[in-house]
Amino acid sequence: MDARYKSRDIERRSLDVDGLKRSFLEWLVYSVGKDARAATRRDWFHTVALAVRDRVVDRWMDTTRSYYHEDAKRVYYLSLEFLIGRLLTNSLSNLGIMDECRQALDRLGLSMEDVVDAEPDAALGNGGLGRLAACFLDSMASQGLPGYGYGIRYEFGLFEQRFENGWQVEYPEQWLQFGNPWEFARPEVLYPVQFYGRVEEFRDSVGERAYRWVDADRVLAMAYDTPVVGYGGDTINTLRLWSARATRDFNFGHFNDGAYMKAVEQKILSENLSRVLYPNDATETGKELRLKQEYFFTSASLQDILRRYLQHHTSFDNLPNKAAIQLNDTHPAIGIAELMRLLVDQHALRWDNAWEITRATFAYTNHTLLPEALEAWPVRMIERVLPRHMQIIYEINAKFLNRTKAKAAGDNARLSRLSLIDERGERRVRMGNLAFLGSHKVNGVSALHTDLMKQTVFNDFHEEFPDRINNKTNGITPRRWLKQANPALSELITTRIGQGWISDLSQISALREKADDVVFREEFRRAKRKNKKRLAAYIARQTGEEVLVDSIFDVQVKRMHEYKRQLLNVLHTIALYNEMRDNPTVSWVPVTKIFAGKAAPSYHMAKLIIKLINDVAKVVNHDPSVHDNLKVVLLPNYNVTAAEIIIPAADLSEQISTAGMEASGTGNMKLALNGALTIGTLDGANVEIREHVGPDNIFIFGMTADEVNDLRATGGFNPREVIASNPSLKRALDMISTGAFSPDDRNRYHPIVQALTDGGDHFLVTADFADYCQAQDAAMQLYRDQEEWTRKAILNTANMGWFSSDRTVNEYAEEVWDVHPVHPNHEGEGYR
Ligand code: GPU
Repeated sequence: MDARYKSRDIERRSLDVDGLKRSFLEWLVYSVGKDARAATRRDWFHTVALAVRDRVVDRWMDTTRSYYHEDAKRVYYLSLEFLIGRLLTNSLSNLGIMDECRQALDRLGLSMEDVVDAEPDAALGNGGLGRLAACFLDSMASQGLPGYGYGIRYEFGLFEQRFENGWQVEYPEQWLQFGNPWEFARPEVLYPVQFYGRVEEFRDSVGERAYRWVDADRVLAMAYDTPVVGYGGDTINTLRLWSARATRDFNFGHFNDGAYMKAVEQKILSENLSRVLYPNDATETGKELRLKQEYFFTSASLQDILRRYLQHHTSFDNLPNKAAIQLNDTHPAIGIAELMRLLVDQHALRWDNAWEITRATFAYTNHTLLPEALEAWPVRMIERVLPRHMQIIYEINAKFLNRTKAKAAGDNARLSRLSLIDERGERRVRMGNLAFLGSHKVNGVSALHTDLMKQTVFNDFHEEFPDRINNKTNGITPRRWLKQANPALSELITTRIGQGWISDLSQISALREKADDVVFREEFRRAKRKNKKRLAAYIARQTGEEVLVDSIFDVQVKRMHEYKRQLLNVLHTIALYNEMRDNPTVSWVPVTKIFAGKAAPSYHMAKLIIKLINDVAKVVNHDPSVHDNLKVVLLPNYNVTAAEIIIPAADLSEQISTAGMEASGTGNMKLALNGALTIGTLDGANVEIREHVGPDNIFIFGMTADEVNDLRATGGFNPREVIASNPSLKRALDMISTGAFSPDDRNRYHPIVQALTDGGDHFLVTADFADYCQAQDAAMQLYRDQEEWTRKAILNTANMGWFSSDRTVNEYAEEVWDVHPVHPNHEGEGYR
């Protein structure tokens, strides 16, 4: 090759300040098509992202090539959601060129913050489940594990939330509107995916019964790849997202009828498949389009996985030694029937052989016990949309139940619980049972959740397969959630214990001894204060509300859901407000209640709770009798970017779900790692957080999961009695029900009051109220002693090392996937 080009290529990838600056200018002019005078912030963001992407590509190809040459076992993480957030800071930080980039922009007269802020937040997920998938991608790449993410490239991510007159209103989130500089379109990576049609039986070449799926509609799945930069930049993995494309095989019958436009319309409609993310978190809607999305991305991913496998192999016997497929909840569980179909119908494997391979390849993660979230598709829908899969599911079920029948000795109730088909009412396919049966390992996401899985939803399956259920407590990536989100604290930590914690968070335990060091405590407080100032400015921008930086920042950020009990927090807020008004001469510890979170658009109760928080905020924030002692804010449009500002500034972390209902939680981990003290129930991973940070450094209150279970079982709970015996609770509820916060519509909150009283208070808000208030009081008293508070905050940060998603992913790698790190060979290319 021409030497001139070669040297230019190397310059394109140089990582020093001058090289970056030259490369920015070149990208701006030749790819974005603007000059420096005309460029907007968004143009600069695209410019910088493209230049950074350049510096990733060689290492990405090296990584992919190394996996190929070593024929390494890969893990495929199938997830309907990847809640990634912004990527610029993440890429720069993981490549280790943050400062160089800042200086290069500086020389161009640009601020790094402005450029970073021009990036849209990639919100291809609803909440914890999608963010976990994103943390796992970071951890797999950072540890050199050959891991691929597979999902859908939604054109519209999670809706944008705005408040209009205090009510949530949803707007489309057009993250792709101005293009996405991180992705590579792969128009040549295209797989057909079928729907509808019928199944034909025939005799194969050796006279055996065989099946083919005919007369089906087809769409194409087209790949878009995003490089996933591991920490240090050695391993660059791939997130492959599928987009629906119309096929070009026109129905010529329509042409002859002169129905050309009709044929084209059908084609266009088929692309709706990847248009929008369903906005329900931990609830199932049962919509046909959702089922089609699930099958669409699962089928395309499996075809891609088999194609990659067949590059090295001719028989499928080794598939489980070369591919581990992790099902992120049941959303991709139809993949079990799909792999059976591909192996049996397309590759002519014998059923039993195909089943053995399938089971050894798949593993399944359960993320909830909430019955309304357990997917169960109507048999009639699957029969229509995926007729061959329905047959396969019946066959799996018949073989399993036949084997089990012999042992079950006439226990028909047990057999009907184990069945893949729920026969009560409209017949449905239980996707959880299919996922369990088709996997060699099944896990929950915290110790408590895994135990409850064994006792409840999968009790019969656990007896049948006692070695299958295992626990993998969730984790979070310390790169995004400490290093990037909290530069003030991470720099402080690094000056004291070095930077080893970034790739090995267990090292953060070295901070424990610093908890007794007054100088360190002062610096730790200073970092927190800096973050609180940053959040206060953000709050002022977003809501117009001025909050006191020296108040307790009491933070509850998560999806709005009754089981997460934002209502319990609101009731305490009202009780505290009343106390402050009754006792104006007391010197109160000022409190700022900070809420953020989206409600599913069709979840009326959650939307009413949003309106209530906004109504309470209006009354409290404008009441001069409480001064600055109490402020309430509900920040709009909570997403990863907002979380990165809110979490580092929190003093108190609200993790107050009804015990037994939050599978794990991961926000609880992010907040504790950033030095917030948790006020929480013994639910999900809170239990393990308490074990790690120590019971003296966390505020635990409320009923345990066992107590909740007993109380519900005996039916002996009467919220009316509890309310009558607690004057402050009664007063708060009366205010809500008589319109103290809604003078314009005094009946507005009737459904909430109803749910907490005659409705039976299913989430036990009233039952936990008194204990919660005591824990809140204890927190407020402790906050008066800033030295003691800071000591505990430091101990929280220092003891959260185990909650790194690196640890979680390593456990999966060793105990579920059997995959091992590969060290890419970068010798062919000069990186620096
Ligand atoms: N979770 Br199911 C979601 O965010 N969405 C879902 O659809 C389902 C579960 C969450 C759990 O509620 C949360 O407790 C857990 O930490 C998270 O998944 C990741 O496991």
